[in-house]
Amino acid sequence: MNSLPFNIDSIRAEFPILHQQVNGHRLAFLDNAASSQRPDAVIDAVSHYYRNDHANVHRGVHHLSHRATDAYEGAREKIRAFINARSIREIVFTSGTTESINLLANSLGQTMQAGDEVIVSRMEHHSNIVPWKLLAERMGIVIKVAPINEQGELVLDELAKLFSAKTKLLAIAHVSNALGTINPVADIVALAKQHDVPVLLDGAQAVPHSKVDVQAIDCDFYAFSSHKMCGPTGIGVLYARESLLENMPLFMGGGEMVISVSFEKTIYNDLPYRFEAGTPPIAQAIGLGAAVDYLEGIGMDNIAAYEHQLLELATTALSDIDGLRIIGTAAEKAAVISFVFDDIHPHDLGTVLDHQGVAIRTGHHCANPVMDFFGVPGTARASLAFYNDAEDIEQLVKALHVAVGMFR
Ligand code: C6P
Repeated sequence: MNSLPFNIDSIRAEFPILHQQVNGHRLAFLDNAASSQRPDAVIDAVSHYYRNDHANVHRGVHHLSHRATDAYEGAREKIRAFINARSIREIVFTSGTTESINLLANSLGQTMQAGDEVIVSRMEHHSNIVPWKLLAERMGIVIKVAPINEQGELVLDELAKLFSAKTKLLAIAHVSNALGTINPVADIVALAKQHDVPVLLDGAQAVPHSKVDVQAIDCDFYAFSSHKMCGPTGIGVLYARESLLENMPLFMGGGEMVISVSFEKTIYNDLPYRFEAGTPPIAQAIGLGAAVDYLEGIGMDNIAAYEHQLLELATTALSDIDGLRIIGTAAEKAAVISFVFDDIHPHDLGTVLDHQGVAIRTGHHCANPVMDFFGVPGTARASLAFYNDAEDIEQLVKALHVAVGMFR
């Protein structure tokens, strides 16, 4: 690898989980697209909060509640700055990407009628298909699907043809979890704007790996999960352009999202709180704030540059293995490598690799339409993070040779 933008050994030292043996081997954790690992800074922030500051937020007059509220709202501001939203009013905390998209579907769905159209793409994760399918079943909206090509890239000319006067939303992945394809989201948003159609980007696989600037992209909605970007599980974000969020119908009701309630009249809270019913994931938000600090400390551009080098190293090494076929060869790719052998089932491969300390994901990756397009039941997927190193790739390649030897 060329000169590295950071000291990888120092980075790895900050992730305690990486330093263990699995099945008698050094752990090579290559399942980061499913969920990343956490550095000490995040583990410590969550632990410190529980040890010192925990109370419910926005409710108490007492000291701990103020401290917890400050830490929780401080995290919201960090996330706003991280994705360059204009205001914290645009940052809605959810439980993750899945809930962010469901929130949007259930809110915007109230403004749609039978026959209205939502455009998605063939490469979506089920989280960006099923919420729209539910609307289709419940109220007759129509889902239009933008095709992909053999490289796993969106066919933009075909996408352009799908817009009509009835299109109410374009909902599309920023980065595909199954293929690694990075979509040209700014161009896609510009296209949608020509038709006056708002755009939701599923950024679950983009935010952890590169700088995302929602104003530069000019999208209307952007969803992502904390647990894929070194933060805790159980929290995610829906960024929503304030002018749209302001007029969006409410979805979940309960405490926090109201200012006063009587049986005659309810006064709803300000943004973003009116979309956050109930006690929020406080420790998780604080942990996510710590993850943002940590990632920014390394620098998202450094992370992207390093992961790109790792991707090239791994792609070259895997391409040399007899019979291995990479699924997803887009020109613009994040550090995800899906692959198949015609004569070895992905699950068998995953099991043999695990016996050698190598963690990958196998199966359809919650992206059945992608698997159907490529005519495979599933793939083996190695997904990289900035704390992986060349030794992880060597271990993967060695383990694959062992597996090939066993099954042939
Ligand atoms: N993909 C994977 O192994 P949640 O579960 O809500 O945090 O994220 C859902 C989700 C939505 N969109 C994309 C593009 C995703 O990759 C994911 C999660 C994991 O690929 C688990 S299925």
